[in-house]
Amino acid sequence: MSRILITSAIPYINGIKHLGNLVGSQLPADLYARYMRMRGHEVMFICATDEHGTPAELAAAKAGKPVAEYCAEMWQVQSDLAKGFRLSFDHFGRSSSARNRALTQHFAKRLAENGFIEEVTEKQVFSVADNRFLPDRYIEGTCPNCGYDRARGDQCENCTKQLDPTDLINPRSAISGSTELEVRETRHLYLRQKALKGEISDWIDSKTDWPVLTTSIARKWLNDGEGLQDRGITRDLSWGVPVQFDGAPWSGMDGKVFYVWFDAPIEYIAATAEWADANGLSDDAWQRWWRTDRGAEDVTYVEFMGKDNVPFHTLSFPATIMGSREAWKLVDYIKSFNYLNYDGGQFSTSQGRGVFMDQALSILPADYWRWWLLSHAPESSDSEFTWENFQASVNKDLADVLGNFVSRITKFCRSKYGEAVPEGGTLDDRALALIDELETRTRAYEAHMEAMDIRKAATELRTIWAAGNEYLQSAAPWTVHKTDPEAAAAMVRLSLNLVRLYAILSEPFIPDASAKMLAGMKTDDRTWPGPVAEALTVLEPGHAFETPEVLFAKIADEEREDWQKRFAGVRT
Ligand code: B3M
Ligand code: ZN
Repeated sequence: MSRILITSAIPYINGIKHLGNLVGSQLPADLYARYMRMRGHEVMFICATDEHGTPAELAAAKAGKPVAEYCAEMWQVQSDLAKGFRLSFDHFGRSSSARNRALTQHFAKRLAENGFIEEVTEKQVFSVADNRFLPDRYIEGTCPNCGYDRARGDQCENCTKQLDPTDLINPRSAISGSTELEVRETRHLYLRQKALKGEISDWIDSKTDWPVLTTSIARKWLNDGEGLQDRGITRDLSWGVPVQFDGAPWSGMDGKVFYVWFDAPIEYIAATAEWADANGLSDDAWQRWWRTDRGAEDVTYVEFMGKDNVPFHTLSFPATIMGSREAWKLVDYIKSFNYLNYDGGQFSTSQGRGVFMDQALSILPADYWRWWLLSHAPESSDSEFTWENFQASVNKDLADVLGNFVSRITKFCRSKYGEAVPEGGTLDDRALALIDELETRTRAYEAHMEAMDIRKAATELRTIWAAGNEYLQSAAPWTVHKTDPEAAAAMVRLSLNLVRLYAILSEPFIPDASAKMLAGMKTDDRTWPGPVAEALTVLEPGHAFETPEVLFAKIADEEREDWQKRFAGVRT
């Protein structure tokens, strides 16, 4: 048994996530966590909300609420949706927690003591009316290149030209619209990443088993152009972790907070401490996951995230950890994802395009979405959600193959032998061949799950379901029963045991259906299968069961068309 620490990128607080966000980190992380738990490992699965930064402040202002209140409410909304999708976090924390505040300040202090923090004076745009410095993207004006009148200070959306706020003609605050802008000097703390470049580079080089998507992004930022840059880790905002040193203001940093990307990854650690607090445990309980001098040296730490988050996790967060010169656990493996597109375009939170987590659960239960999303995870390239494909996958894989198998065998048994596993007969050659095939496929499935090859794992699982269906079809116990009820009984017994095996193997993908199947088989023996031949004898002759209700309903064409229309436009 090993100990596995799993984190999912922590979703921003400002709004409900869409299915593209979900499949890019939380859902695959959950799949892996569930699988590892099923295999008997000790798992710590952590997620949280990412609550700081300007977007959180602005979303709160838009909602007309104090930012702390807005965050508390949105945390509850996201937490409920996570439960709805059966995301099995050990803890769903908040980056605004006292734990994260203390840890973030602690890391900054250690970095400063070790010479990795530098103070830099910068010029920045200040909005007098808003009484605040404006980040580049909150300054709007006319593009000097194309004349578009709503260009942002970092880039023109219309002609894509990269801009500096000072390039804009008639600049104004995107928050208030005020044109009373001044360029003022302000001081910031910089993390001297360049000084850690050699260490980070050697560390990345040692990760020969990482996915190419992860290492290629890391190497690009390490070596392209000017290479790894020092990075400002403070901001002139009021909402965030205050820049303080041992509880006292950091000289010259009054009223400033840490940059959201500095404190967000530290929340992985803080959320584990929040977990300990919530469960009345001591610091040892979380430190044994994170401190290699307190027991974490035998922990395997795996992170899940979308590709846009890779630079922060391969370079910046490791720089924070390494520069602390303390015994914190570094990530062992990073599984990153491409993007999921939506029906010929992109999912977009700002434009409300696509299906969002709350909407998805309002039309179908979690398992339908989990299966489609995971079996189409954007691993080696971007992938696309279409309603046709979703309907076809659900109807075929879940309803026709798995659901049909379960319903057919339980109903047949009930009608001919009653609701108990029948006795008599022996396995024929066809059954033995099936067992052989399932033995090979189960071991292949395990290998794909260990390797986090999610699509390959889904394909193997689907084939495992189909093999049972094909067996039942060709064995045809309903025909055999007429002349040889004993031989048919052996087929039925094997098939009922298959229902249990399927429930166990499928649990990480479709936990609700899995629970229904086990409840139907009236067993809570969820032991992961050793030799398949043995696993298929667990339900013994005489073991009572209950024919389960329909596992998966098919999606009708009219429903699909209706949803297609409903989600074609923009969310209001
Ligand atoms: N909140 C971005 C995102 O949700 C950011 C991830 C932080 S991970 C420490 O994609
Ligand atoms: Zn332009």
